[in-house]
Amino acid sequence: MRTLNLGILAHVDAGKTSLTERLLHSAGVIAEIGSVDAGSTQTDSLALERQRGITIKSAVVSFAVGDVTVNLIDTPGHPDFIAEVERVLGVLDGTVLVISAVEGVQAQTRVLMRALQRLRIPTLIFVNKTDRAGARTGQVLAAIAARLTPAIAAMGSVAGLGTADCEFRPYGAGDAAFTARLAELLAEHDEALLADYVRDETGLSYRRLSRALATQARRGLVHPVFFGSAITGAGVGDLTAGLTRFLPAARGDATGPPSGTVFKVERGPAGEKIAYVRMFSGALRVRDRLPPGGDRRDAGGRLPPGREGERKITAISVFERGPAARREQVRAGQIGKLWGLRDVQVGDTLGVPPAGRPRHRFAPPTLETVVTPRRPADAGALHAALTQLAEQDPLIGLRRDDARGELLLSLYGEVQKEVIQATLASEYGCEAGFSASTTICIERPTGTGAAFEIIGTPPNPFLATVGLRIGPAPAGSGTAFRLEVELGSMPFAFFKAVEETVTAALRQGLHGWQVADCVVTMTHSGYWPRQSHAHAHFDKSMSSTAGDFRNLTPLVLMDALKQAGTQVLEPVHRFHLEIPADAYGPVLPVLARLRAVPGAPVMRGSLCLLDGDIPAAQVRGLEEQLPGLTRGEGVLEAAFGHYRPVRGAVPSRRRTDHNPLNREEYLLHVARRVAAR
Ligand SMILES: Nc1nc2c(ncn2[C@@H]2O[C@H](COP(=O)(O)OP(=O)(O)OP(=O)(O)O)[C@@H](O)[C@H]2O)c(=O)[nH]1
Ligand SMILES: [Mg+2]
Repeated sequence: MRTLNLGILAHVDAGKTSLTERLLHSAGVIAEIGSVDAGSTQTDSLALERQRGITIKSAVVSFAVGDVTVNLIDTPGHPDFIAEVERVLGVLDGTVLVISAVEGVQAQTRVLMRALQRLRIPTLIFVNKTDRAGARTGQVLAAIAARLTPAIAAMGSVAGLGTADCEFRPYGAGDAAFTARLAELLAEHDEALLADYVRDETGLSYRRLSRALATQARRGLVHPVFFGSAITGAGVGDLTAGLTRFLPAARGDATGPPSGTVFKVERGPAGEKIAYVRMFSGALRVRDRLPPGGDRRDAGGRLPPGREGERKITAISVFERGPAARREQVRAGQIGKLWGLRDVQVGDTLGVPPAGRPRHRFAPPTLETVVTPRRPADAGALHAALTQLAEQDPLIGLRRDDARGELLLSLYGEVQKEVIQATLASEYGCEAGFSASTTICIERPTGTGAAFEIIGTPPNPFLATVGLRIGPAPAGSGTAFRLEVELGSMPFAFFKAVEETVTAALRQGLHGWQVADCVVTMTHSGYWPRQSHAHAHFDKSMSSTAGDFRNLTPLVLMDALKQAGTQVLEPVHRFHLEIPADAYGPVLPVLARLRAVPGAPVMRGSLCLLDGDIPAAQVRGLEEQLPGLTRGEGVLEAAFGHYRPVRGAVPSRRRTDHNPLNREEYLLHVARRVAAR
């Protein structure tokens, strides 16, 4: 029995959930087709999803195609929930990218396709909604080729386009234009085929082309395109057959060491944690104890006190043709739900890390809001609730301003904000107010800076030697920590303490923003060993501890960063506008006021198309003004593009820690913390 872990990805409202429902029905898993609009689908099962008619969380369902178990993961299409998609990408064998035949390729479709291509995930394209008035196939195909990838092959045509009677008509051996297209496309990645094609353009057999298409599609080199309708069912049979023909089944050695990735965490009816794991090799069984989660070990490799026993699997259910069923084990290739792992988090590796699976990261959230409880007495409950939500969603970045007793939450957008607010109220009984969202900038070092403090040498009050150098790295590369000192020169726990503290301290640079795209190098290290003289007791005043390294590192790092200097950058979205041609005049000054930089307009009949950049902070302003400027006809797509230096006054972000940029204040805080113990 083979398994295919299949993602359904698309822009919002393209019809992913409706298609999922249709696939389940045609596979015989459900007797009646649910509807998104009636709130009765299998995968939009959360109350909020049913009310709003949008998908918020990814959901797994399973069905069989021949001897293949397809585990389908329905994902949200709204850009505010891109974090859900990010996690799912790491566990897929293949995807169906859905595009609406009416709305066509959207900014979000491009964001998704870029990620799929980077990760080389084999992808079929399904052009949905061919039953709707305004559906276009030729134009959508041209847009796919121009904006997503030229490596596509339309697998058929549509009869009755734009009507409820539309039908998908697959091409076959007799369609000369189809076979010519296949030959041309497939020859690009197949030398033998190319040689035969050059020798005789029409001489390649259909069987050979068909086989080459399957091989190349399974390797993610070409993308078969199907057409149809999730509502009428047109084309869904051909798509289903295409899943097993053009996408590769899961590979993985069931006898190897256990290796799996947790891509979703939810809470059961009794509040218990349920982890969704995709296994890459080996198997996990009920009563297995997992080694501690690496990322939550302290510098000495220990789990926080009292949590050591929390990683025993108490129950497993596995997706196999329908809902997950109780099993004794989950094996390589399968997706299972695990109970009992109380400290598990999304993104955790269970067992050994899966080999050769690169990660894709979408742009981080660019908005931030202050959350305050409506009733001051709820402050503790609010913090606990948001912490729990953040566990299920690592991209809910939660910061706590101890001085003001406020919580700051990073966000992708306003819809996500509304969803979090509604979830807090309905699931946690916690009414909270959210401030207007502000933009999250980043800081990049502009030069190189270095600093060190030597043990036993004033003004260093800590029993540790730490030297750090910080310098810029290419845009988008994140932060890296390197050693220029011998690893054997100190206990490993001390290095780990420095590295962890550097990562934490970089969250707030000179202006309070995350420091990005930099390399931090440890240039000096030193410690005083534990007292070992005869009769001498362990003397904290003479022996270094990891705490000394944790306390000293922020001071040294900020000294180095001050020397390096930083530049503040703001997030900028790439936008695509379609407006009536006569609205171009009125729209242009509004764009200028919003600090947008449009490119040259392209006139297409009565339409004007404009591409350009706009600061993330202004996207909402443009969304609000567009209907008034375009008689409600303007269409705006925007997605994160890049960061650019802030012009004019540099914005500072409120710090949530005790500021290591101010040595006196910081040392006072450390002293108070030590005294409080
Ligand atoms: N006419 C027509 N309507 C469709 C089709 N597929 C989906 N819809 C409608 O389009 C809307 C969105 O469908 P969904 O299935 O929720 O789309 P989705 O891609 O799952 O949306 P998100 O998960 O929120 O991104 C609903 O009103 C559906 O009834 C189709 O093939 N034809
Ligand atoms: Mg959906």
